[in-house]
Amino acid sequence: GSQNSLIQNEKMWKLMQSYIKNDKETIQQSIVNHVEYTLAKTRFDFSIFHAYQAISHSVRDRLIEAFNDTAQYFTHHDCKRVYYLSIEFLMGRYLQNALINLELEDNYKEAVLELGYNLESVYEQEVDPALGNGGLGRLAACFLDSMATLNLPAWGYGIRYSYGIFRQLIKDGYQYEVPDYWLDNGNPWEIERLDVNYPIRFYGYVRKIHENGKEKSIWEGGELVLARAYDNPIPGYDTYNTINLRLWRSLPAREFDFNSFNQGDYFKALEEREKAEYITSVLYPNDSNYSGKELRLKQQYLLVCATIQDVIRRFKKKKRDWKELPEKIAVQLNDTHPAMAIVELLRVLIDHEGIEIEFAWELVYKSFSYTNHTILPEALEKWGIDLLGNLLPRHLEIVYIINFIFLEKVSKKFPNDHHRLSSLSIIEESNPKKIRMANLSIIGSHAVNGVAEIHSKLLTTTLFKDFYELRPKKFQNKTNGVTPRRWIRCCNVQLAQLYTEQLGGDTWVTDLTQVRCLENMVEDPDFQNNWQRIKRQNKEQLKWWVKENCQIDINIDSLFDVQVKRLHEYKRQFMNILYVIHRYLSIKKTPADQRHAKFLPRTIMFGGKAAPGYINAKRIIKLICSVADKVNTDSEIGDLMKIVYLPNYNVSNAQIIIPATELSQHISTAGLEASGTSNMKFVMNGSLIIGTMDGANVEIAEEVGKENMFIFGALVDEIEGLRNHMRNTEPSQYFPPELNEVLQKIDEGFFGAVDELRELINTIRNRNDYYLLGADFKSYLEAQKKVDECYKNKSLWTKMSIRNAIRSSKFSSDRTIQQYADEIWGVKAFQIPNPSQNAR
Ligand code: GPW
Repeated sequence: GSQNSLIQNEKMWKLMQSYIKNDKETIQQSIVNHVEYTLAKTRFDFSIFHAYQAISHSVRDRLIEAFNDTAQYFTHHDCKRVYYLSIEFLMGRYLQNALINLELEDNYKEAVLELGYNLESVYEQEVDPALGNGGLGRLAACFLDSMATLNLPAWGYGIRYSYGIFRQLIKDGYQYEVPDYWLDNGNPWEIERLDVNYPIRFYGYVRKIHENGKEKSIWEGGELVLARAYDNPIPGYDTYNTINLRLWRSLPAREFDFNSFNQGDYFKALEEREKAEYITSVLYPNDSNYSGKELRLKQQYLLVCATIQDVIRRFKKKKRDWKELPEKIAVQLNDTHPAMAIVELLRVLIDHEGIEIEFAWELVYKSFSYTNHTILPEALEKWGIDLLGNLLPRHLEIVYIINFIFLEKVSKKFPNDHHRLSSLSIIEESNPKKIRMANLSIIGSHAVNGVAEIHSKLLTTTLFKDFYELRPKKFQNKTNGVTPRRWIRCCNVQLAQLYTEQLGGDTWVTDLTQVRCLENMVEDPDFQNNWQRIKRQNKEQLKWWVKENCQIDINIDSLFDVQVKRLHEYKRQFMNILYVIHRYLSIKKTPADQRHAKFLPRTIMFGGKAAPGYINAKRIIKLICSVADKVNTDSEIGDLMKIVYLPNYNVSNAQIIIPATELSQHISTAGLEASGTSNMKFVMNGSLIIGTMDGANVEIAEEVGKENMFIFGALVDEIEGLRNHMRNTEPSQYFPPELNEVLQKIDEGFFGAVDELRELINTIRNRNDYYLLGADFKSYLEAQKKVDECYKNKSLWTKMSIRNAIRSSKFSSDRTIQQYADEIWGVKAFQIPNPSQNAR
């Protein structure tokens, strides 16, 4: 359907004019064609997996039409573009989302059924592309969906890892990591661009030459590899716009070194070339943790270097002045991982385009903006100057130049303020010296944002205080959001149906504020019944998933209590399981005939991956599983309590887990969870939250009302004082007796694995309780008591659940992205007319 002006040939032009139709017969024909011509299968030799592949290719054809038209439309209108750079995109499965966004799910359901397949089972065939760790990567995926839906001229740029986040197996209570080679069966959702390849240089040296009295720098030598583009179409909802996620893959450079091949060792020379492919082969599995590996820096630079070449090529397609650059591009850095893009763009402008540094710098910082996602010190990237200078020698020089110019200006404003200068400097004067990527990102951007109000506030008062005093207007907040397409419409089809019926249409999917109108239904008994019925059906589905994956029977009438997120000490899964032990011991102490009167049945579910090298996180998994073993096999407990470790938590499991949850736990130490985004998904799906006043919980409380949540724990302003108190107090005095009792049980070996579990409890015992489990335990117990009281009153719980969901509209990523577009990027929507709605 593309009307490419390059097509001179009249015949070709005419043929490409027509679009594929979406009636049942045409869809079936296209599926069958793909079975025969794409897969080269016959009707006698064709499984449900082949059905998935053929259906995907047929959907892909439709995506590509819209994709090409959209790209051409943006070019034609010469729009200002947004480039969203991220080292991770945690996309989840494509098929259902694509069909829903294209509004073709019903057509395909019918078409596929007649061919002998159930579309829901076909969905299950797809691998879950998991090119991300957790919240940061999933946020990038939600943002793409919203950018497409809001018709923004935006593209995502990332890396096409061959191995995504590892698959987690739980055996005997331990995590095992299995490599996730997700491309085994090809990937119908990508378009390999054989003709889009950019050279990327590593190492080498900088040679200085003099031309017309000016010094010029030439970076040469070292290694060359190629970055090849793989395009992933992203359809918007209720719009024909389809944008692009362009992922780079590394390949050996084409030109070969004639010498090394002739030096005799043919195989050695080939081996060298093979190494190029290794660069984009695996996603680093650390979440919120900087590891400082050279290969990781290579990945970052490959992303940045290829992207900047692509962006500049597009800018230059039209003849124009360089001063227009910031009017034509907005580059958003998803954390500091792609921050070298700042230096790379400056390098290209001064070294290749011959632009004066002062002017080039202005173009750069006006084009860039930076999102910070954490204040945890262990997550802040600081590259040693030796490593960086060796891999990217010219970039290190340019960093020094940027820093020099910047500090000059600072010292004029604050003369002799050495303390301030050293905190603002890009260089950390440690031994060895380090490049602070956050400082580089702030200095090289015109806007810096945190991801929730409390987090953005902390940035300006603590981590980036000195930068804030220098340029207060640079600092903004953009509270995160999640896409209602995947996180309501796809994962909770029944809830979506209820909304559509009640609101008389489905425009709420792109305007979530509409569900607020259901406030008057909260007291309606029919509505409440529907609400409960939907939750129960979702619980039923999870029950089967647990049976299948964990071989545990859970009680459908029990309270489904869930904590799913990456394993991290600051997220305090440890505190959750310590409470669970306390609850277990309390049940055991109660005479058997009183237990059912005193305790409500609960199913406590945990899920999440631990970084392979994070020992304490792995010990927490072991503790959870050991307690689960003990409790689940204790005949005195029966179905009063079950504990489940949900293996391999990922996007597709989340789509089953979240809609089935009644209580979700977001219990980080105040100040440490920048935002959290699963809290938003849970609330949208009618789960209640037990949580601390941290991250976006604070704003969720504002929206849904504190009385509809179970808030507990120290406030962010109290943390420092509590930490001092903790360090100066004997642990047994500082811990409440309930906690001491639990710790003692573990210490006695009641749950087995004494040695490693002792190591774990010692991390909080020796005046070392950094995350303040001891300080918050008591109020956590009280909040849990309230949960039980509330759950006893089914109608009260239901009303709270409804209120949570219908007051959650602020947390749509559409709202977030609109704010980025208006307040940071300065871009507007360009909606392409839908060709099927025109006479053609
Ligand atoms: F450390 N986040 C994440 F800030 O998932 F880079 N991975 C990361 O490596 C980092 C942050 C980083 C998360 C935050 O922990 C979470 O609070 C936030 O909701 C999410 O990013 C999206 O902003």
